Amino acid sequence: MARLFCWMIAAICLALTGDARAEDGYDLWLRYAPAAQGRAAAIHTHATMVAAPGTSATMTIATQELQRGVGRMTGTTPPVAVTIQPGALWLATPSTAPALPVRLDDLGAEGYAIRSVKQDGKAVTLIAANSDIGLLHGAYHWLRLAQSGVDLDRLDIRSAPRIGLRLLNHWDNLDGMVERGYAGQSIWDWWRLPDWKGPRYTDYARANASIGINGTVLNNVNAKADSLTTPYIAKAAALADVFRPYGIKVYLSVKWTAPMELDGLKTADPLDPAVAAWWTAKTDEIYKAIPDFGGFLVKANSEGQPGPQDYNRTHADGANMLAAAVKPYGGIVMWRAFVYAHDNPDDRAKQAYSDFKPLDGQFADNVIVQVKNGAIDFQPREPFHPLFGAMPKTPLMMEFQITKEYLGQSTHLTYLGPLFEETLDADTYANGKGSTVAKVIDGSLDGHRLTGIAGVANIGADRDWSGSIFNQADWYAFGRLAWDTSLSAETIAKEWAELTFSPDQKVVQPVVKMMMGSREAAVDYMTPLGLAHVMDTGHHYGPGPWVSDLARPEWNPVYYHKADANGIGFDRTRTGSDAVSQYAPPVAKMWANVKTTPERDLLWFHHVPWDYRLRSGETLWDGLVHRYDAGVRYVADMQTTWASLKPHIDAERFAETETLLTIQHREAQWWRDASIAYFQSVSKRPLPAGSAAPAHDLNWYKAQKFPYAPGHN
Ligand code: GCW
Repeated sequence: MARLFCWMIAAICLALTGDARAEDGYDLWLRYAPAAQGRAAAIHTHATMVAAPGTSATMTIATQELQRGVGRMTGTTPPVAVTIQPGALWLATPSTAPALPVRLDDLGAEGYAIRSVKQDGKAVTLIAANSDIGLLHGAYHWLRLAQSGVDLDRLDIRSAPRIGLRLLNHWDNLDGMVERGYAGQSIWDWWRLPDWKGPRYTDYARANASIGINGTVLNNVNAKADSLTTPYIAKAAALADVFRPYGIKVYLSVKWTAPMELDGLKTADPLDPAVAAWWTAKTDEIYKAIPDFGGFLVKANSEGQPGPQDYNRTHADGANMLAAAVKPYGGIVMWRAFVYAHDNPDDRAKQAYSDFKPLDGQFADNVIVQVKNGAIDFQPREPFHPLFGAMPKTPLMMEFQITKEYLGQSTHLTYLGPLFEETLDADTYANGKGSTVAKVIDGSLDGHRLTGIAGVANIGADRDWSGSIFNQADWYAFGRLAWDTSLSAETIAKEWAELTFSPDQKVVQPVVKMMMGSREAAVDYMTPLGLAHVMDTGHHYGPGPWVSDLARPEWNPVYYHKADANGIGFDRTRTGSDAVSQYAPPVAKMWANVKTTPERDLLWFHHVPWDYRLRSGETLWDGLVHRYDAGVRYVADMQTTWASLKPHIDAERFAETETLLTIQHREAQWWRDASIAYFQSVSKRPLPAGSAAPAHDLNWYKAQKFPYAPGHN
């Protein structure tokens, strides 16, 4: 009797709440939600079975993913068979089916074709590739199509990545803390590895493979030498074993002084034979454990990290020494260009170029220099980094930040697709018009074969992986753009919204609209008109434009905005730091002139009087205040839009986003008020009509302290 009662209660609870775990975000964009009846029937017609004549681990994963996806969408799991029947999803490579009715020559090792074909008179959907990994990517593409409303009858798709290395960089520490991580602790359970390999690692690999990511740097660039000890190599090897069948390679960040710290060498001078021998032996050890190890990522002589310059050697000397060690195995070295030195008084925005440009042509052929999208540090908006286009003899890879250190961390809805797109589409003019950053990093501009793009991960142990549902879109967008830089941020947002919420356009359209303007809104309420780095110190959470007392000049927000009684902005023209001259002449010319500088970059390049007239006719001061207002207003509009979606979104994800938007609105207002309170104390101008005075006086804003803000080492 008691038992019957328990069953009844459980049944009632389930009926009321649905499956409690169904929409907690864990499934990311791989939800495979039940399709509407007609659609489910259409999917079923094209997936009556999965015909896969191979048996590799990757092939098995591809077939299982198709079974899972179709099963969940239609309620019927298609069987796997070797023979091809009508309506089959047919997975084939030249080794399983030599005469395929589709060209594969331009698809490379990872690309695929998806085509509706007749095979022996039977209508089937062919997913064809040169390799099983290509098939896996194709399977995920087909599953995306199935979840959207696309007609599955006449498919003819060919897709291959132009960029070779599509990597996540984890800034994960060995103790589980994630530097600039806002989604909980690290997902790597270093302590229980290599024995315990929880299911999360597999789901991580699935998620990444589904968007084409093919490598992961496991540990923070602010590296500990310990990652290179034998026990930690075994741990990394265990992860590599999980990721391998998904086409994902493992890489490690290294600390430059590891030979000294781990084995007592007297020096880490890259030209010292004992140092080179140490790295060679260490590399041999790693490749014994991880035969397909990808290579090393290095942050050297940057923000206190040791490096070759400590021994009067160059970055190239350092990179080439490591490159020689991994070369016999086909490994690579990713050498970061994020450098600036406390003893260099020059504009921080110029220092990476000054250090690296003279080294063009001096790097070994398995070295790629990793350059952040902008010259300062992942700001809400930065002009593209001047190194792009400036080192034609050196492969350069892009480093984006997916985690939102400077764009609202885990709580703000600030979709990064438009930021990525803006940078990739920026024209360097290095070889004339059309020399976009995308062409620099895909190697086509200067004929490089080694190509790459990295994103600093926003992944943590939070159930939803990224700290919020909408932050998942940034991971997704990074992967999709890495695979195909020509995709638009809007197309990707649409795709993501369909997969994440519903293919119903009543949901997709408003969600995409919210997303598309959200980054610009953050620019407006944080750093309008080309301002940068005015975040509070250390944790970078919230506003701190007044901060001026830190030891190094370039740590202080006042260094970046240079507001004074006359005006505001950093003069980077010839009368100032002359950073503009690091760009190709047409670009330099545009930014050197205040009149031809797009207003979005105005204060990045110019110190402008408060009464300067903007294109709208308003003064700079009024325009600045209006932009802060517009940013806050946009967030309020997102709240309204989201509220209107309540009937269409599951309760759990609706409530989370609703709450986070409330936080965002409060913080946008705080950003606006604090910034205006401070800048008004300098500009001494009245607020334009209609703009409200800040809620508190400046001292109140200055007094806010957040010693436990997350993500700060
Ligand atoms: O963005 C800044 C961060 C540091 C980071 C550094 C870097 C890993 O504030 O936390 O360190 O850049 O990219 O090396």
